[in-house]
Amino acid sequence: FLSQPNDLGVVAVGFSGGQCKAGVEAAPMALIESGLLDQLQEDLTYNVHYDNVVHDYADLIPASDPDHRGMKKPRAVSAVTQKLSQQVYEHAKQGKMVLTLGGDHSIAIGTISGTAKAIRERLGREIAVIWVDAHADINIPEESPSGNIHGMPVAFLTGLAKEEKKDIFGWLEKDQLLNVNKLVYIGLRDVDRGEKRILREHGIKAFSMHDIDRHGIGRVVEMALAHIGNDTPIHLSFDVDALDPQWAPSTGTPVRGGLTLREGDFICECVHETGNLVAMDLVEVNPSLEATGASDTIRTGCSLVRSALGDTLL
Ligand code: HAR
Ligand code: MN
Ligand code: MN
Ligand code: MN
Repeated sequence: FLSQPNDLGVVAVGFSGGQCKAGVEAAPMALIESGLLDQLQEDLTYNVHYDNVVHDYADLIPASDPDHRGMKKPRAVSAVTQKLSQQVYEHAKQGKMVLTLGGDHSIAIGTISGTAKAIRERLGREIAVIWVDAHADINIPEESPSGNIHGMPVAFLTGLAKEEKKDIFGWLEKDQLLNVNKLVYIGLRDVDRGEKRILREHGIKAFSMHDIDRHGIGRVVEMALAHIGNDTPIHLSFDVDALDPQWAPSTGTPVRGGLTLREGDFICECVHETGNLVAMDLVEVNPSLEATGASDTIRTGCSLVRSALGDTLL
């Protein structure tokens, strides 16, 4: 699906406004300083298109941003994701692979909407999303237990949550949305009551840690890929908290009982093998939490990205 398969557009998003813990905005720089982009360029031979700036979108953050429908910092998250959507769209429209380094998971409102629109325009196709996460991030605002928008991106991206206000995600248009039938989750183990109802009512495909225990990661990835079909452009949105805190301790909402590093890398390797990957997000690395584990978490993040972009083991 890529017309420039060796070209990689990188967007570094230093944004933390979708949740309350500072530090996640420092992840892109930490990942880059640890050599991620050099590895992609030198070892995986991508032409890396990176504008050498971690975007903080400071000029877009409004001075006053009161809660709306229980959402915290709605206008800031909306403005940042609207801009990010355009950035990702520009890369994807040119037929490049797009890598976005977050930032908290609210930024997926920008990345996935950008990919969805570009792939529709370029290929006339709908994208599929593989969402690897401990959480489903599909709360509608009224049912969110926290008001943190990083727990809601999938609700807005699928149109299950709607908002008229242009400055609070009302900018999302139909050609930027994701079909619920083209969404599949892997790694879930902390899903809110309202989210469970949404998954059930809409028949959304989800593989929890229980499914991974039962079938093994190999079979689960096979079933996930079978669900979206073997000729569908894939956007992989990888929340590092999908991994067990043993492998990724430095993250805002760690949940025990998660994926091993190998299971995470294996998912990424299999997605790469399809040849259908068009975009990837890596989010929720927070180097200032569990600081003794920060370098491990960063290494884990780098490994996941390299695996998805085609690092070969042999
Ligand atoms: N589901 C909870 C909420 O809506 C917690 C969400 C935590 N989210 C992330 N992203 N770390 O996956 O607040
Ligand atoms: Mn750029
Ligand atoms: Mn998430
Ligand atoms: Mn999560």
